[in-house]
Amino acid sequence: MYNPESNRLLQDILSRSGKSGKLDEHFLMRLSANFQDIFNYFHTLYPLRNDVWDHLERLVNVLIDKYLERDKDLKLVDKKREGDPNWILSQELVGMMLYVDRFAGDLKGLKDKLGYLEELGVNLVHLMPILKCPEKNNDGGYAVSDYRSINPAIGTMEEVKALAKDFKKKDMVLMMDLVLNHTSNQHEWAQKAREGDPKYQGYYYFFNDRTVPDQFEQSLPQVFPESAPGNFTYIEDVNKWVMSVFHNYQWDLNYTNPEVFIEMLDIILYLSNQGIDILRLDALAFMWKKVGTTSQNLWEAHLLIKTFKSCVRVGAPGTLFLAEAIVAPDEIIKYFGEVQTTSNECDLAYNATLMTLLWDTVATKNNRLLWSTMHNVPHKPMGATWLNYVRCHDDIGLGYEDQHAEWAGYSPWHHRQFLINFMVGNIDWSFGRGRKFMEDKVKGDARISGSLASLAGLERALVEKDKDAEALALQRIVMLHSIIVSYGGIPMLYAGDELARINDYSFEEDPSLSYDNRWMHRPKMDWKQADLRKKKSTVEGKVFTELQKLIKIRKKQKAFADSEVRHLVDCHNQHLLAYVRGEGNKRVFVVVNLNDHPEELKMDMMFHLGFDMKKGVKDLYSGAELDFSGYKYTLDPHQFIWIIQQ
Ligand code: OTU
Repeated sequence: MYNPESNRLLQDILSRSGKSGKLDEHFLMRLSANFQDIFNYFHTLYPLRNDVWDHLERLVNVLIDKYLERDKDLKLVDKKREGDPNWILSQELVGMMLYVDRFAGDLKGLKDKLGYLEELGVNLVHLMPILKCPEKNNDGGYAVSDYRSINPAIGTMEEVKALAKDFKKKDMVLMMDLVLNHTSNQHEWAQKAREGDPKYQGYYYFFNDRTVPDQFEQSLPQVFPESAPGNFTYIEDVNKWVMSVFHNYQWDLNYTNPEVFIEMLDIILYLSNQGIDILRLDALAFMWKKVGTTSQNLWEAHLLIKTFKSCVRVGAPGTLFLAEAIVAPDEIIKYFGEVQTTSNECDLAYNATLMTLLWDTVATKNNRLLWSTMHNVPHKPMGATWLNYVRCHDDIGLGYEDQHAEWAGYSPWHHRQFLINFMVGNIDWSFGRGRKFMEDKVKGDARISGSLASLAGLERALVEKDKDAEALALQRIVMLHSIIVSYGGIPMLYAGDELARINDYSFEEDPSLSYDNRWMHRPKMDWKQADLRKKKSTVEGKVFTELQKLIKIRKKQKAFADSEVRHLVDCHNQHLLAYVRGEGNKRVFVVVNLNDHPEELKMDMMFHLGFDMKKGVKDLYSGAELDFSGYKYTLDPHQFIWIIQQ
């Protein structure tokens, strides 16, 4: 809606900037289209500040300056993506997340290894934190000390820029992290705050004594209660307390200060100007704090993201946001924003719900919790998409809703206990070889660390030299990937999983890592081991080849695009997970046997879905015609079929 007040302000700001002559019509149109939202959001976020208009003026000037610095080529990408906003829903996208140093040594090394990613079919790469951070105490790079430099051990910003250009030529998508909730205590702002500069103390949450921190602690949960208890750190130099929700060396930025917002906006646009396609917004649920709340998922945090999004739509519309909100299913969805046609917060979000439920199916071999949850989480807006994953660099939190567990017929607390014990191998028949992460002994709660292959039973099978268990574990690993490839959304593989890497316990020997067992599932790439992928008889060869095949088929199958519908199907067998993707005779009926025993799919189901059984049906994955002659089809343990009409 047209608002004369914001319009007049924008005109004044533009004329004072003296730069409107240099700006093209695309930018000016986007600015005027988005300015009213920015104006409203800003006013709502900072209602009590009488300098709010000065800050808004600075914000517009940042948009202008950063746009003038933006390369021509990137402006063309912006235009292309504006014309095809659903490009992100394509089935042709397949991602992998990796640590540059652990995967390839450095950025130069990574360039040489792009062929490996292409061989697998990966065309979207998430570079795990690459910005400058202290050598130690960096939380795997999630404690940034300079947002405009690359960690020198990995390379330079010029190299990132060149890499982004190479990616564009190859039609590949580049993603990197943006840690907006906190900085390292070694960041220049933190250093100045520590020296007593009030301006920079105002960039963080500094307190003179424990009064407010104690109030916060009443309701603030702890993220790392074992290795970083408490949410505040005492800073001796200034005799003050600073908020540090994650580790004590990660200081929370204070977004109630509009200067912090503008600094971060400048950084976002700077990084986007290097050619980064997707920014992964780390821990964004934590960005606004309020006494008396958990300080997670607050509406102000959503408003901050909406403001960033509107600004990026003006200055770098081709750049997308990925929400890293590993929160309750009903909360995750809100990070897409509320708009039905296009998202007005993040374009992508981690499907943490599906990830957790996949591990539930591994432990229970049934679909009950997945079914009761997936039927009750709201739909995402059109135009937004999920990032589907089985494992990542973090722990697994059992973040499903208690109510959904009850509907699935479980006692929520006992079921969580079962899952934890199953995944860490505390039950004698369990094949999981994870470890508890951040155990809360009082509540009996824990998150889980461990690599995909170890959690899926490969480690135990290899140690016990049990060939049958090994074959089953490999089939389970492929089955889990088959789901993220076909479910709808972008599958995001975790580097090492394509070779079925088991846990790496070497972190225990390194005192700078040993306090954090997430390092057990962050192995260094072993390129000799990777060579084994060429031998079909090896563990590596089997998994790599199957994943390669899954990816190849996905890319050709329009029904797997996230623009296509998905219906979960009840096959009257709790061991089968089934869904239809797409419509009409182009659709694919996916059936997954979650059990380690054979399971039957009844032919009735096929009639029910309208398949013409006289013409016959085929499994897109194996290429075989499916034999329903006994009025049923029997799936092998952990077999999955992608059924299409002949
Ligand atoms: C993220 O994760 C990163 O993925 C972690 O690697 C970082 O340590 C952390 O932020 C701090 O930067 O606590 O255990 O509920 O789970 O944002 C992982 C959300 C984390 C949090 C998530 C966070």
